[in-house]
Amino acid sequence: MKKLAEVVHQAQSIILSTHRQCDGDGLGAQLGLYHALKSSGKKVSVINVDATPKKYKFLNPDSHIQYFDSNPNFSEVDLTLIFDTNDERIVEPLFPVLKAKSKKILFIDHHPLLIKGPRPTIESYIDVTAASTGELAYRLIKELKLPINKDVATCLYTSITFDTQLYRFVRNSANSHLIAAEMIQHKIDVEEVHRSLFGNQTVHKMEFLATVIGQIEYFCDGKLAILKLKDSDLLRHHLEPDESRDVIDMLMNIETIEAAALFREDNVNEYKLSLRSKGKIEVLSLAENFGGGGHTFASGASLRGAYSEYRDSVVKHLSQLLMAKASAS
Ligand SMILES: [Mn+2]
Repeated sequence: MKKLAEVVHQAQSIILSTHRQCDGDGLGAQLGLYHALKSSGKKVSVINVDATPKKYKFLNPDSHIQYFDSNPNFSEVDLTLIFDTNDERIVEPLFPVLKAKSKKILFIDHHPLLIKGPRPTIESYIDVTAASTGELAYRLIKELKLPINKDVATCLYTSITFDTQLYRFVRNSANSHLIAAEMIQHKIDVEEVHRSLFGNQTVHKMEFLATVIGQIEYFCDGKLAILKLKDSDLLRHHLEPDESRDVIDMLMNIETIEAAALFREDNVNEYKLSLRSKGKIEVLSLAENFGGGGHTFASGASLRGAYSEYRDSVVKHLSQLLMAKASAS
């Protein structure tokens, strides 16, 4: 972190970015650091691949972020930091442009390096013990001795609250709570953050859920749940892709479930697969087999091909792991 802070300290112009279809973690980390660095007199910009999902409106993303898909021109910089991924494929098509225009470029992340997938071609600062990249942005801000104001605090609090899912997944560390407590002292609107991230469900969303909850398939005595979200259901209920992100977390709230897989149909024969586990079995290698990545117990991949084949192979793989675990215990 000292070395990283020195690199940031030396740079006069900095770009902050995150992965495609950003989430609260990467977004909160990059905007928190952006607000903190602005006070230091450096030239800082935030450039993301595509638009920010609407639930993050409370962070005023559109007044601070340049979106590459609608505004692809920007000048060269000393340093680029990319948050919440070390997988260049999910920063496409922005990644090669950032790489060409930055004297130095780094990933700041808490995901492990892929075992089977491509390794980053640039340097990375990775701490897999951090529950969020907001935690890493916080440590960097502290190391740089930058002041924390209400904007910085709101963004960092958002990052930590989002990735820990309201402090459920803190990796057995007090860090998330300690940083959150410090951020709350800056008079941020804590409940607005919670409501924006986990409340504010629309009537459309509820109608969508009423349809899809009846379509969950259960396997292994209710230990495994599989659900396919049809493109037609997403469209019919006017949902943006981000609004289906929490459906997998709902599956994981079922008492008997140990693992779940959600297939979101994005196009004909195109799926985004999300995998989750409560910790008895790992789901990262299956995602990597499909060309994806993520965390040990929360991973994903983009799939092309017939749903039935992917579904059968996911059911087979996860059932085998669950049965092996059951017979071992
Ligand atoms: Mn994250």
